[in-house]
Amino acid sequence: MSGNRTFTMIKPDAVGAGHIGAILNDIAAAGFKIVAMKMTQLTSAKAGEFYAVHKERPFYGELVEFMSSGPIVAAILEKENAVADFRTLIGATNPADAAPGTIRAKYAKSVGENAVHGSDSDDNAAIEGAFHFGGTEVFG
Ligand code: DAT
Ligand code: MG
Repeated sequence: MSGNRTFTMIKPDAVGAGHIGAILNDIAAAGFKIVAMKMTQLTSAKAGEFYAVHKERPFYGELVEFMSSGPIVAAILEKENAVADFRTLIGATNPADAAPGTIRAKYAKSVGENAVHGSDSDDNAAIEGAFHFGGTEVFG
C-alpha cells in the first residue's frame, strides 16, 4: 500500500502567489487521490527536522528559512506508482530544467522557491506523511 502513496507540500511561494487551486487541479487531473490534506505553517525547528537530510548542504539555512516563512499545504496522495509519477508531474528541482507543463515549470520561481515538494522514495513518503499527519487525519 505504501508503494501507492506519496507526500507533497505546496510551498510558501506558491501559496503566497495564489496557486493552491491550480496546483491541486493539476494533481487531480493527473489521477492522484487526496487521502490527507491540511494548510499549516512550519516552525523553523520543524522545517529543519523535515529537511535534516540536507543539513550539510550550503542551501540548508535558506531552505529552512523559506519553508517556515509562510503557510504551506501538506497532503498525502494515492495513485499507482505514486512516488515516481508525482516526481514526473512536478518536474526537475530547478524550474529552468523542468519539462514544459510540469508544476515546477509553470509555478516555481527558482531552484530554492520551487512551488512543491515530492517524496523521493516509498520509505520517505511514509516517513514524511507520518511527520505531518496522525492516523485519524488520513483517509482511504
Ligand atoms: P527536490 O525537492 O526536487 O527533491 P532536493 O531534495 O535535492 O530537491 O532539495 C530539496 C529542496 O532544497 C529543493 O526542493 C529546493 C532546495 N534546494 C535544492 N538545491 C538547491 C540549490 N542548489 N539552491 C537552493 N536551494 C536548493
Ligand atoms: Mg528531495
